[in-house]
Amino acid sequence: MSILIAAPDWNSADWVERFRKLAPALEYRTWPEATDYAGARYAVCWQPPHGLLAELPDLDVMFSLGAGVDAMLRDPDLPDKPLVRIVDPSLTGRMTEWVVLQVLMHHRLQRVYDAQQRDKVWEEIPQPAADAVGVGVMGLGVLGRDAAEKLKQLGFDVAGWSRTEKDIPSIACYHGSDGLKPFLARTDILVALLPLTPDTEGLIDRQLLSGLRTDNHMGGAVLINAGRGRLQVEADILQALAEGNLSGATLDVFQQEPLPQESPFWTHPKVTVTPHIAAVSDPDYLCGYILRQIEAYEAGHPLENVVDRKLGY
Ligand code: NDP
Ligand code: OXD
Repeated sequence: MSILIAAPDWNSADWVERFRKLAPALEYRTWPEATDYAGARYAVCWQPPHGLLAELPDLDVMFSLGAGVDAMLRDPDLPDKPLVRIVDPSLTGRMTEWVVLQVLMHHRLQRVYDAQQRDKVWEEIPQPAADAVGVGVMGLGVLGRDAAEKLKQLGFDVAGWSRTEKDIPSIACYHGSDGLKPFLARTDILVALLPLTPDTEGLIDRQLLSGLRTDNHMGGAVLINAGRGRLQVEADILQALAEGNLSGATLDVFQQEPLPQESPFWTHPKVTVTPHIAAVSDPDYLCGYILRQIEAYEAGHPLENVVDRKLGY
């Protein structure tokens, strides 16, 4: 029995070393170095080449090295085997840090004060308390729920939106297409932590952005996206910024990554860009998580965090 590691942009030898430290008795192979895939029952992947996993004759389980699995699900030849995604407390914590940082930056007008500092301007701008600000979190899964709860602890008026109904103490929960309009109408700062699926692709468009609350101290609504770039229609975001419906945006994810040099987002005065770093996992944690799941599976226990292939997340 062996584990195949296929993560084209990552250092596979590094991963093998980490796995070996925790489970020296297992056999590891890496793509593209491996010449024979027989006996590889487990595949550990981040954006593997399409068709590769279909070549593994003995494959039992596929592990995604990310929380989002949209790239893997785009493989038209993805084998009909369980796909396990990452759920990692350190990743969740890091995402919440990033979301809280961005929400506070917009709420506390930090970019305005940065500009004032540059121009040596000493001027106080009226600042409402957090409970006057509606923060809406799209996606109330592992990441969205944690961020929503921490933002609530900071005092924000927090709502969440998901596909199915939720009941989370102190968070106003909305769901489905009927819940979207009222959710947006109470939201000054929109945080997107949705997976990319056929239903969510292009969701953040002109129409959605025009439903947000704009009558606030920031001078318009704010968009914060750390879900996936293809959730957003980038031309519509630029237009909403130009028209004033959006007063600012923080984007960690983009339609095309790395963000092309010619993208207007790089230099837009109202946009904060981060290079898909909102949350990364601790590699040692990931290896331990995968090995624990393999051990449990070998002992006949069910796998955890298996992706629903029909839903796409
Ligand atoms: P989960 O699967 O735990 O949660 C997904 C949430 O989205 C659920 O609440 C789900 O609703 C909701 N959802 C899915 N489809 C719809 C829909 N059509 N309408 C409304 N709500 C919907 O995912 P995670 O929280 O773990 O991760 C979310 C995403 O974050 C990942 O898929 C990935 O794309 C992104 N990510 C980005 C990172 C970064 O560094 N930028 C790092 C890690 C992840 P329901 O609960 O009803 O099923
Ligand atoms: C992930 C990511 O999905 O880093 O884990 O984007």
